[in-house]
Amino acid sequence: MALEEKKLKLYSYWRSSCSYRIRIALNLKGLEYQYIPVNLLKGEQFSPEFQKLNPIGYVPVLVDGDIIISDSFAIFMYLEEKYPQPPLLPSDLQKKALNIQAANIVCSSIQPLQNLAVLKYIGEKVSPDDTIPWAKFHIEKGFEALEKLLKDHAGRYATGDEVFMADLFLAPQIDAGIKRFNVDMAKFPILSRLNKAYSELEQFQNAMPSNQPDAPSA
Ligand SMILES: N[C@@H](CCC(=O)N[C@@H](CS)C(=O)NCC(=O)O)C(=O)O
Repeated sequence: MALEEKKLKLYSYWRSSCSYRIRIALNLKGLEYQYIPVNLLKGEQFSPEFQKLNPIGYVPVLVDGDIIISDSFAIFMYLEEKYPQPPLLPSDLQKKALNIQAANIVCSSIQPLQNLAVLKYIGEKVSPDDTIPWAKFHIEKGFEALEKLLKDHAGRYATGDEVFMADLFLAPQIDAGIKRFNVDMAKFPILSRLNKAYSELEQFQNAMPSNQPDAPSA
Protein backbone atom coordinates (compact mmCIF):
# COMPACT_ATOMS: atom_id res chain seq x y z
CA MET A 1 0.00 0.00 0.00
CA ALA A 2 1.52 3.34 -1.05
CA LEU A 3 2.37 5.81 1.73
CA GLU A 4 0.07 8.34 0.12
CA GLU A 5 -2.88 6.01 0.62
CA LYS A 6 -2.33 5.50 4.34
CA LYS A 7 -2.96 9.11 5.16
CA LEU A 8 -6.67 8.80 4.42
CA LYS A 9 -8.95 9.28 7.41
CA LEU A 10 -12.67 8.58 7.37
CA TYR A 11 -14.97 10.09 9.98
CA SER A 12 -17.79 7.60 10.08
CA TYR A 13 -20.60 6.16 12.16
CA TRP A 14 -21.19 2.42 11.92
CA ARG A 15 -24.89 2.67 11.03
CA SER A 16 -24.61 5.73 8.76
CA SER A 17 -25.63 4.77 5.24
CA CYS A 18 -23.74 7.77 3.81
CA SER A 19 -20.53 6.59 5.48
CA TYR A 20 -21.23 3.04 4.30
CA ARG A 21 -21.18 4.26 0.65
CA ILE A 22 -17.68 5.62 1.11
CA ARG A 23 -16.44 2.57 3.01
CA ILE A 24 -17.44 0.50 -0.03
CA ALA A 25 -15.70 2.93 -2.43
CA LEU A 26 -12.48 2.85 -0.37
CA ASN A 27 -12.58 -0.96 -0.21
CA LEU A 28 -13.21 -1.32 -3.95
CA LYS A 29 -10.32 1.01 -4.72
CA GLY A 30 -8.09 -0.92 -2.31
CA LEU A 31 -7.35 2.18 -0.23
CA GLU A 32 -6.37 1.78 3.41
CA TYR A 33 -7.82 4.33 5.77
CA GLN A 34 -7.97 5.24 9.40
CA TYR A 35 -11.50 4.85 10.79
CA ILE A 36 -12.51 7.67 13.14
CA PRO A 37 -15.85 7.01 14.81
CA VAL A 38 -18.32 9.85 15.37
CA ASN A 39 -21.14 8.74 17.67
CA LEU A 40 -24.25 10.35 16.20
CA LEU A 41 -26.49 9.15 19.03
CA LYS A 42 -24.24 10.88 21.56
CA GLY A 43 -24.29 14.06 19.44
CA GLU A 44 -20.56 14.02 18.63
CA GLN A 45 -21.41 15.50 15.20
CA PHE A 46 -22.25 18.77 17.00
CA SER A 47 -18.87 19.13 18.71
CA PRO A 48 -16.90 22.25 17.71
CA GLU A 49 -13.96 20.07 16.57
CA PHE A 50 -16.17 18.04 14.22
CA GLN A 51 -18.03 21.08 12.94
CA LYS A 52 -14.70 22.57 11.90
CA LEU A 53 -14.44 19.62 9.51
CA ASN A 54 -18.08 19.73 8.40
CA PRO A 55 -20.10 22.77 9.46
CA ILE A 56 -23.43 21.03 8.84
CA GLY A 57 -22.48 18.28 11.28
CA TYR A 58 -22.93 15.16 9.18
CA VAL A 59 -20.76 12.14 8.50
CA PRO A 60 -18.94 11.08 6.41
CA VAL A 61 -15.90 13.33 6.22
CA LEU A 62 -12.78 12.24 4.37
CA VAL A 63 -9.41 13.75 5.16
CA ASP A 64 -6.70 13.17 2.57
CA GLY A 65 -3.59 14.99 3.78
CA ASP A 66 -4.50 18.69 3.70
CA ILE A 67 -7.73 18.09 1.85
CA ILE A 68 -10.98 17.81 3.82
CA ILE A 69 -14.14 16.74 2.02
CA SER A 70 -17.55 16.15 3.46
CA ASP A 71 -20.68 14.85 1.74
CA SER A 72 -20.54 11.34 0.35
CA PHE A 73 -21.30 12.46 -3.20
CA ALA A 74 -18.38 14.91 -3.23
CA ILE A 75 -16.13 12.34 -1.55
CA PHE A 76 -17.07 9.76 -4.15
CA MET A 77 -16.25 12.14 -7.04
CA TYR A 78 -12.95 13.09 -5.40
CA LEU A 79 -11.92 9.46 -4.91
CA GLU A 80 -12.90 8.62 -8.46
CA GLU A 81 -10.62 11.33 -9.86
CA LYS A 82 -7.71 10.94 -7.47
CA TYR A 83 -7.72 7.15 -7.37
CA PRO A 84 -9.21 6.20 -10.75
CA GLN A 85 -8.59 2.44 -10.53
CA PRO A 86 -10.82 0.53 -10.66
CA PRO A 87 -13.24 3.01 -12.22
CA LEU A 88 -16.54 3.28 -10.39
CA LEU A 89 -18.17 5.31 -13.14
CA PRO A 90 -18.55 3.73 -16.60
CA SER A 91 -17.15 5.53 -19.64
CA ASP A 92 -20.38 5.06 -21.60
CA LEU A 93 -22.18 8.39 -21.26
CA GLN A 94 -25.69 7.01 -20.91
CA LYS A 95 -24.62 4.42 -18.34
CA LYS A 96 -22.71 7.08 -16.45
CA ALA A 97 -25.79 9.33 -16.32
CA LEU A 98 -27.90 6.36 -15.16
CA ASN A 99 -25.44 5.69 -12.33
CA ILE A 100 -25.49 9.31 -11.24
CA GLN A 101 -29.28 9.43 -11.42
CA ALA A 102 -29.74 6.27 -9.32
CA ALA A 103 -27.13 7.41 -6.80
CA ASN A 104 -28.75 10.82 -6.55
CA ILE A 105 -32.23 9.38 -6.01
CA VAL A 106 -30.77 7.70 -2.92
CA CYS A 107 -28.63 10.68 -1.94
CA SER A 108 -31.18 13.47 -2.44
CA SER A 109 -34.64 11.95 -2.55
CA ILE A 110 -34.49 9.08 -0.02
CA GLN A 111 -31.75 9.32 2.63
CA PRO A 112 -32.33 12.98 3.63
CA LEU A 113 -35.95 12.11 4.44
CA GLN A 114 -34.93 9.33 6.82
CA ASN A 115 -31.92 11.02 8.36
CA LEU A 116 -31.58 11.10 12.14
CA ALA A 117 -32.13 14.87 12.36
CA VAL A 118 -35.37 14.66 10.35
CA LEU A 119 -36.73 11.70 12.34
CA LYS A 120 -35.90 13.50 15.58
CA TYR A 121 -37.76 16.60 14.38
CA ILE A 122 -40.84 14.58 13.36
CA GLY A 123 -40.74 12.62 16.62
CA GLU A 124 -40.72 15.85 18.61
CA LYS A 125 -43.00 18.09 16.52
CA VAL A 126 -45.48 15.51 15.21
CA SER A 127 -45.37 12.27 17.19
CA PRO A 128 -42.84 9.52 17.97
CA ASP A 129 -45.25 7.05 16.29
CA ASP A 130 -44.92 8.87 12.98
CA THR A 131 -41.17 8.59 12.47
CA ILE A 132 -40.95 5.04 11.08
CA PRO A 133 -44.08 5.31 8.83
CA TRP A 134 -42.70 8.62 7.46
CA ALA A 135 -39.30 7.08 6.67
CA LYS A 136 -40.86 3.94 5.22
CA PHE A 137 -43.18 5.94 2.94
CA HIS A 138 -40.30 7.91 1.44
CA ILE A 139 -37.99 4.91 1.12
CA GLU A 140 -40.69 2.92 -0.67
CA LYS A 141 -41.48 5.83 -3.00
CA GLY A 142 -37.80 5.98 -3.95
CA PHE A 143 -37.52 2.19 -4.30
CA GLU A 144 -40.54 2.15 -6.65
CA ALA A 145 -38.81 4.73 -8.86
CA LEU A 146 -35.52 2.82 -8.77
CA GLU A 147 -37.25 -0.43 -9.80
CA LYS A 148 -38.66 1.37 -12.88
CA LEU A 149 -35.40 3.14 -13.64
CA LEU A 150 -33.25 0.01 -13.48
CA LYS A 151 -35.70 -2.44 -15.10
CA ASP A 152 -34.07 -2.38 -18.53
CA HIS A 153 -30.49 -1.93 -17.34
CA ALA A 154 -29.81 -4.13 -14.32
CA GLY A 155 -27.65 -7.21 -14.71
CA ARG A 156 -25.96 -8.86 -11.79
CA TYR A 157 -25.56 -5.30 -10.46
CA ALA A 158 -27.61 -2.13 -10.87
CA THR A 159 -26.48 -1.05 -14.33
CA GLY A 160 -25.04 -4.28 -15.75
CA ASP A 161 -22.60 -6.95 -14.69
CA GLU A 162 -20.01 -4.62 -13.19
CA VAL A 163 -20.14 -2.74 -9.90
CA PHE A 164 -20.47 1.01 -10.37
CA MET A 165 -21.48 4.10 -8.45
CA ALA A 166 -25.19 3.26 -8.29
CA ASP A 167 -24.39 0.04 -6.41
CA LEU A 168 -22.42 1.90 -3.73
CA PHE A 169 -25.40 4.11 -3.00
CA LEU A 170 -28.05 1.39 -3.31
CA ALA A 171 -26.53 -1.24 -1.02
CA PRO A 172 -26.56 0.92 2.15
CA GLN A 173 -30.05 2.27 1.44
CA ILE A 174 -31.51 -1.20 0.88
CA ASP A 175 -29.77 -2.44 4.04
CA ALA A 176 -31.21 0.47 6.07
CA GLY A 177 -34.67 -0.06 4.54
CA ILE A 178 -34.68 -3.69 5.63
CA LYS A 179 -32.94 -3.51 9.00
CA ARG A 180 -34.08 -0.15 10.36
CA PHE A 181 -37.37 0.67 8.66
CA ASN A 182 -39.02 -2.75 8.06
CA VAL A 183 -39.48 -2.19 4.32
CA ASP A 184 -41.17 -5.19 2.70
CA MET A 185 -38.66 -6.06 -0.04
CA ALA A 186 -41.08 -8.51 -1.73
CA LYS A 187 -42.43 -5.43 -3.53
CA PHE A 188 -38.98 -4.68 -4.98
CA PRO A 189 -37.66 -7.75 -6.84
CA ILE A 190 -34.78 -6.02 -8.65
CA LEU A 191 -33.49 -4.33 -5.51
CA SER A 192 -33.84 -7.63 -3.58
CA ARG A 193 -31.78 -9.43 -6.19
CA LEU A 194 -29.13 -6.70 -6.15
CA ASN A 195 -28.99 -6.81 -2.37
CA LYS A 196 -28.19 -10.52 -2.50
CA ALA A 197 -25.44 -9.91 -5.07
CA TYR A 198 -23.92 -7.17 -2.86
CA SER A 199 -23.94 -9.43 0.19
CA GLU A 200 -21.65 -11.82 -1.68
CA LEU A 201 -18.89 -9.24 -2.33
CA GLU A 202 -16.11 -8.95 0.24
CA GLN A 203 -15.70 -5.18 -0.27
CA PHE A 204 -19.37 -4.67 0.54
CA GLN A 205 -19.33 -7.13 3.47
CA ASN A 206 -16.37 -5.37 5.09
CA ALA A 207 -18.18 -2.04 4.79
CA MET A 208 -21.37 -3.29 6.47
CA PRO A 209 -22.49 -1.53 9.66
CA SER A 210 -22.10 -4.62 11.84
CA ASN A 211 -18.45 -5.01 10.74
CA GLN A 212 -17.33 -1.53 11.82
CA PRO A 213 -15.13 -0.95 14.89
CA ASP A 214 -17.78 1.25 16.56
CA ALA A 215 -20.67 -1.21 16.04
CA PRO A 216 -22.10 -2.43 19.34
CA SER A 217 -21.18 -6.05 20.04
CA ALA A 218 -24.09 -8.38 19.32
N1 LIG B 1 -25.61 14.58 1.76
C1 LIG B 1 -24.83 14.11 2.86
C2 LIG B 1 -25.74 13.65 3.98
C3 LIG B 1 -24.98 13.24 5.21
C4 LIG B 1 -25.89 12.70 6.30
O1 LIG B 1 -27.09 12.92 6.31
N2 LIG B 1 -25.27 11.96 7.24
C5 LIG B 1 -26.01 11.41 8.33
C6 LIG B 1 -25.66 9.94 8.56
S1 LIG B 1 -26.04 8.97 7.09
C7 LIG B 1 -25.67 12.16 9.61
O2 LIG B 1 -24.52 12.45 9.86
N3 LIG B 1 -26.68 12.46 10.44
C8 LIG B 1 -26.47 13.14 11.69
C9 LIG B 1 -27.66 13.92 12.13
O3 LIG B 1 -28.72 13.84 11.50
O4 LIG B 1 -27.53 14.64 13.15
C10 LIG B 1 -23.92 12.96 2.39
O5 LIG B 1 -24.26 12.31 1.41
O6 LIG B 1 -22.85 12.74 2.97
